[in-house]
Formats: sequence, C-alpha cells, structure tokens
Amino acid sequence: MRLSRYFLPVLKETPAEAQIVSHRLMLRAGMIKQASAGIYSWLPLGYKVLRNIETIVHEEQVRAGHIPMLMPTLQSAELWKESGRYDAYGPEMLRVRDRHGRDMLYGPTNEELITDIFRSHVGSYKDLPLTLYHIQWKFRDEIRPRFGVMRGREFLMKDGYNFDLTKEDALHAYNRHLVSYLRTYERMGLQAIPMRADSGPIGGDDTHEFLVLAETGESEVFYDSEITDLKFGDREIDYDSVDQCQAVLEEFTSRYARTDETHDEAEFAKVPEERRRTARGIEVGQIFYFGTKYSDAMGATVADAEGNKVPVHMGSHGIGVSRLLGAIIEASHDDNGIIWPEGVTPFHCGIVNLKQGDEEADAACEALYGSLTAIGLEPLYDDRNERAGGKFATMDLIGLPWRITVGPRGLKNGVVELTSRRTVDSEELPPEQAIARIAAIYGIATA
Ligand code: 5CA
Repeated sequence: MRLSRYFLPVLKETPAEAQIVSHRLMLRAGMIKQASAGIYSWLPLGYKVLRNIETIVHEEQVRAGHIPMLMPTLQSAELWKESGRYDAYGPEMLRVRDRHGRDMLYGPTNEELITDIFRSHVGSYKDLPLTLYHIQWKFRDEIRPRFGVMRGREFLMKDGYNFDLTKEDALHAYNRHLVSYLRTYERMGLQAIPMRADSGPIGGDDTHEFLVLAETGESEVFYDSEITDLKFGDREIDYDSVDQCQAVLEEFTSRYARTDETHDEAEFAKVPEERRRTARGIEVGQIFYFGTKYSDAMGATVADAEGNKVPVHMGSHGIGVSRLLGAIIEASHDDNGIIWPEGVTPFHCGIVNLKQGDEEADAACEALYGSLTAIGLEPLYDDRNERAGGKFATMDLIGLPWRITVGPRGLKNGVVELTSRRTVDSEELPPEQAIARIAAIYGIATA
C-alpha cells in the first residue's frame, strides 16, 4: 500500500477523552473512531489488525478440531425465555421489538441459539463430540463502557460451544480449549495467564479467565510469579489426546493464579512470600464447563449407546477479539507509539523515502516495494511529500515492526537502512539483503 493513496487519519493531538495508552494510540493512529458510547467504526488500519487477530483465532480453533459457523447478531427472545435468562440477564441486554411486536435482542452471547441448533439436528451420541464456534459481534449495554475497545458495548467475540456425552468428555473439551488459547495468545505476542475465576451469568463451576498482565487492567489478580516463566512455545500437541491436553492444563494451572472474585488469602499464603504477586490484568478470554445447565432447560438430549435419552454436557469458550487490540497495545508500546508483534502487524514493514521526487530514491523505493510484494509481503510505502521527521513519527506511531529507510546518501554507497521498531537498532545493508532479512523474519523462503 502506498500511504499517499491510503486512508490513515492520524491525529496530532492526544484525544482528551482517552484515559489509557491503548485507547489514545488507537485514536491517534487512525485505527478507530467512536460512533457512539462504546461503539466504534474500524478504520482501515484498525480493521486490518482486527482481521489478523481473527485469522489467528480461526486457525488455532480449526487446528484444535473445532468447526466454524456463523450465527446472527439479532436473536428471538423466545429461546432466552426457555433458558430463563431473558429476565436474569437484566439491563445489559439490548432488547428490541420488531414491526410485528415480537421481542428480539442483540445477542450478548449465544448459548441458547447454539443449543437450539444442536437439539434440532443432533440426536445420537454417535455425532459427538462436537464443538462449534463463530466469531461474531456481540452487544452488552455495559453501564460504563470505557477504555475504547477494551470495554465496548458492541464488541467482536469468538465464542465456541462443546457438546459431549459425558462430563469426562466435556472436561477434555475444556482442556483442549485451554491449550488452543495458550497457542492463540502466544502467536499474538501475548502472555495470557489462565486464572481461576467466577462464572457470572454464564454459569457452571469450572472456569478460567485468561489475563494479560497490565497496569491498566480492570481485574485485580493474585499469582505465583513462577507462572510467568511458563511458555507454550512451538510444542506439538495432539488435541485428541486426553492425557496430553490434561498435562498442559496441569502445567499451566497448578500454581496459584486467581482473579479477585475467587482469591483466597489462606491459600495464597502457602505460596512462598518472595513469589507472591498482586497485579492487574486484562481479561482476554474465558472458558467454562457448565454441564447440563442449558441442555436441561432446553431439552438438548442425545440417545446414548443403550438408547436412553440423556442431556448433553456443554461448555462455552470465549475470546475477546476486539479487546485483544487494546491488550496487545497495552503490552507493547513506547513513548512514540505502538509496537506491533509480527504475528498481528497491519503491514509487514514500512518503506520511508527520505527524498520523494529524487529519481534514484524513488526508483529504489519502487523496486523494494515491488520485490517485497512479489514474495507475498505487504509493505506500507510512505511516498508522501513530507519531511523525514514527519514520516518517521507516523511510522513509529502506527507501530510497524520493521522500517526500511531509503535516501540518496545511502544509495550512493548501495545501501538502505533497516530499523527494528522494538529495539530501535539500525543496520545499513544492500536492498536485496534487507528484503531477505524481512522475508526470513516472516518465515518466507527466498531463492
Ligand atoms: N459465552 C461465554 C463464552 S463464549 C462468554 O460470553 N464469555 S465472556 O462473558 O467471558 O466473554 C468472553 C470474552 O469477551 C471475555 O473474556 C472478554 O475478553 C470479551 N468481552 C466481554 N465483554 C466485553 C466488552 N464489553 N468489551 C470487549 N470485550 C469484552
């Protein structure tokens, strides 16, 4: 993309309404614009990152054996009356009435809708196990929408639902989700720690929240510092293996790590004092096992091997897709702007032309742009007629992890400059080598 033809409405001033750094930076970098309280338009740069995050979530869900689908945002109130949550959900639920006077609602979550789909189409234990998921906009009329996409009213969520014959099978699904989430967050450059939590309006006893440690997080958390040394890394997991998934769960959840809702001072005191930590965290996901709560209420049964009708065991599992943008920025920025992890960056690198209009510089930039594009990378070429300082400031603000700077002086010596946004280290090297380096960083083989 050439910046002169892109739509990147960066702001010079720091918006007064934004209280935390991720919100400020998303507004300044032209990623989002508030449409009304807690509701945002996703401008091109923000939309690109949102899609990248969504893609990682999809890939990891499919890898775990979960099946993508799509349910609507507007739901009929009938199903929610069946489960008893129509009244229980309270003022957080946005209720609307259609022209025929029918009660509808903008879905805050989808347990009812998916249970209805299940009971309509699945009747036998032979069709289990089954995990269906979708990535869809949700609406919760939060009393205090704030911090931009962090606590929105409209937000994008991945929500998945497992259906199993037995409690053991459903707990395997729970563990499988935990493993897939660890992989998902790490691919985004995040450490998200599973912590024992409270199940709230979803229900059930078994639940973990995934928290990214950050001073601006809304949850108070208590944990054993050993937990931050754990890395999932690139280990191969057989998601069908009960033992392998169970082993990962035990590794990542055996140390003390709880949100304030489940915190227990007496238990915490058993952690050696020098390892006890109190901090704040951003909840980027939550997994639940709630047994037969919805299948009992809505008659979702299957015939077991003996032909008896038994209610299915269920769980639901959510990732805050739009919230993740805020969480990643909170975890990865400096005074000059965002620092995108390579896994989610909107463009793979920036190209800064120090002297637009200089024949040689223009040609070198075009050549770089063409070569990078040809190997499947997406550079953002700042081809505007602007001062170098302004171009650097924009690149730093929008946070592309790598920048190639091209100017007449370097070109005389046959070199361009490759700069890491994170370390600010710069290196002069011939354009072909700069391309090879970027390709290697993104795992692309070049001849
Ligand atoms: N049905 C279950 C799991 S699919 C569920 O709704 N879980 S949840 O309530 O925990 O939401 C899942 C995730 O959505 C949360 O972990 C959080 O990351 C995100 N989320 C929840 N509320 C908001 C909000 N108001 N703004 C942005 N993200 C939110």
